[in-house]
Amino acid sequence: ALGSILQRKPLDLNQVSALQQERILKIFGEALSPREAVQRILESVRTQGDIALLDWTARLDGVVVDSPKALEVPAAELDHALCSLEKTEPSLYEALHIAARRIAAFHEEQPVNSWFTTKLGGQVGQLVRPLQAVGFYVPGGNAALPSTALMTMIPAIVAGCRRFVVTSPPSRESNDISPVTLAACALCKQMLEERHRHALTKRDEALSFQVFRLGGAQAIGAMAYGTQTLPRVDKIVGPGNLYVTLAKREVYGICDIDGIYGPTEAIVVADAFANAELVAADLLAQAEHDEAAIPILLTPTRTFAEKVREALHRQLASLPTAAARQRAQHAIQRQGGLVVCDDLEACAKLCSDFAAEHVSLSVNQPWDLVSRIHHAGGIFVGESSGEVLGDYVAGPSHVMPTGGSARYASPINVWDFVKITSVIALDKSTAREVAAAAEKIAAAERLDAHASAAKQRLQKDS
Ligand code: HSO
Ligand code: ZN
Repeated sequence: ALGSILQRKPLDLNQVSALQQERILKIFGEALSPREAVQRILESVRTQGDIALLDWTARLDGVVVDSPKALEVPAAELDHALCSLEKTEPSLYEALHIAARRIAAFHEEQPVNSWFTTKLGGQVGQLVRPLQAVGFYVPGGNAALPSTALMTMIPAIVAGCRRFVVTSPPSRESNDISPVTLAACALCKQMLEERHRHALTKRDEALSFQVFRLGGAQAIGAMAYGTQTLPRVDKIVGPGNLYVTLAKREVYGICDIDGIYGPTEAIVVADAFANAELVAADLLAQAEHDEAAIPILLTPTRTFAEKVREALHRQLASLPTAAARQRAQHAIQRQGGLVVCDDLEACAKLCSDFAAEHVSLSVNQPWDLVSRIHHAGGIFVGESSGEVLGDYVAGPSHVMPTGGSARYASPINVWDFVKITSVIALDKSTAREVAAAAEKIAAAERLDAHASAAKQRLQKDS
């Protein structure tokens, strides 16, 4: 485990499982790299639009959609998903509402204000305004994550975005998006409408919230370029599999993206005061996501590490399916592990250098360590703040930077959904005051027309 901490490789987007490679070979008939396969998919979506979407959905997802129109989930069906969840699983319905309310309340606290100053003469400032059209990728298939719908869309609702395009892959079994994911989307749609109910004036642009049965690189291409039925967006947000991630990287620049997300990472820093059962449970929870997940314990106490090892062993055996046990075991043994450091200081240093997505502090004085962990997507302070609560209900988005990108990136938040327009409104006397400096710099750049435009501001009657 220490090896994997010290020699972390950057997220390798060319790495692909044997199964994926086989699929690429079968579909493309030659040995294409995943990146090349994704480029082909994107190019066909760009040039052929809807036809390409139906084609890839059939070939890659094994789901036949009759017409482009049928890609979109009808509004009535979306609303129905939420109503029927309320009837069939009222406690899950209530849980989604609890999560949604807390995520909204958290993001409402985030300051994002336009501002102006008079200190530079006249008025100079920044207008902070929401992105208009945003695209969301919500993972589906084996890993349907309705929580991710809430964790990506609610910050955008709070930011004031108005046009939502959601894509999520239909599963082969039902030919559709999972009902709970649809219900989570419907809940977001309600929140969007609720938010603008009182603010709608004639001048305001209309709201829209559309959900499409579409996954993989083709979904990313559709949102980036737009097709006959899918509107193009200004930014694409959300985690996905290797193809989705590669496609996001390819379309960056045509639209914005939130980040490049790899397998989940959880570092637990724990001392002898911690509860070994809880620590093991938290490590196991993240190990369950993916065999490439990285669950790591850092502790200064060997006997505590032994206790966690024993607890992990026992809890692992109680996972319900062999596949889940195998996946989690692989993650714990091959990707992560239990590391004994000299002291807590050393644990904190190693943890910060790793720049993990999630850091849990299960130590006697957790706040003492917070300022030492300079790099982390999220810090979970003390045992009451189990990472699993952050995954669902604490408030911050669970979409956090992975792969060491916590060195420079942030969890999804309201700022992801706004942009700044600088506003320059100098008064005449300031213009006169600074024009000579502008003229001087323009001359040094040999830009004569610039120099002349600056000089004309110097004249009294301009
Ligand atoms: N731990 C995951 C998020 C998640 N967990 C979704 C459960 N569902 C990555 O932060
Ligand atoms: Zn999780």
